[in-house]
Amino acid sequence: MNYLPLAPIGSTPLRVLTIAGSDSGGGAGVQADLRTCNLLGVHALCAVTAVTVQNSVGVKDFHKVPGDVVAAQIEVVCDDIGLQAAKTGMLASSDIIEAVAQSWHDHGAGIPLVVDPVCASMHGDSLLDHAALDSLRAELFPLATLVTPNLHEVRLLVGIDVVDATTQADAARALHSLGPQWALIKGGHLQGSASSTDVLFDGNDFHEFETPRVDTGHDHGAGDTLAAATACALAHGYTVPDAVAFAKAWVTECLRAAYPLGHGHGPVSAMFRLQP
Ligand code: PXL
Repeated sequence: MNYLPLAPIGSTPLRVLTIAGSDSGGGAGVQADLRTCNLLGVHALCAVTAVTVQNSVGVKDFHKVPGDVVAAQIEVVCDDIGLQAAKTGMLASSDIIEAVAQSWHDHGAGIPLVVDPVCASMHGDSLLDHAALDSLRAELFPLATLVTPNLHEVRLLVGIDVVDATTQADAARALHSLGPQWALIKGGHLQGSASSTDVLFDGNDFHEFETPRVDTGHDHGAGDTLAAATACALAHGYTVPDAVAFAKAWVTECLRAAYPLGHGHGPVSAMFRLQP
């Protein structure tokens, strides 16, 4: 695959802001986003929304950061440093979603925003209050350049059970009608196929992205990595379809390089980029 252009040593790279939760196990969330940005040559800014108490087996607990503190983190980096794209991950509560939406109204005009609507961990532990689904749909989706749910999140957000290409397209239409410029329905959890197909829709045209399915039990952080890599490509001025194609190829390489960790699920990894 082709990687993103690198800034010359000593010059300021492009900046991507991640608005997401911390994973103490280092696999997903802010940690995955920072790694993705680093290995793609982009400087990561971060507004932490929650601190999870988590290892490879599951999320034991989490503590939310107050919405005004999340907003303050966004404001200070926008005012001083500036950014070319942003992504959201775990937002945990309506309070935080509303604060992020308000900050984005105040500081984000014209900047691409990727919303990964994280609802639960891969172990099924909830990472978002149920009442917050309404805030996501009403407050944040209309501000998003792109929303990137997996099939579990699609069911919660638009009430469609995706079982085949037809229902995947229906879900893309339903999600797009909630206001984002583009909707991406990730098909990675659709069983029974040797490939993984994501469907992207902008209200007019459908784009399909098909990659070989990588058989690994270690895919913690895959969704975060896809959204972060998409934001990095958007920061470079890629179109949304080109950014998604880039990110899908990147996450496929990261799945191939995933490794076991602890007693549960290991993370996807971009460390292949560090090999000589
Ligand atoms: O992969 C989704 C995700 C995002 N953010 C945090 C997480 C997880 C999954 O466990 O813990 C903090």
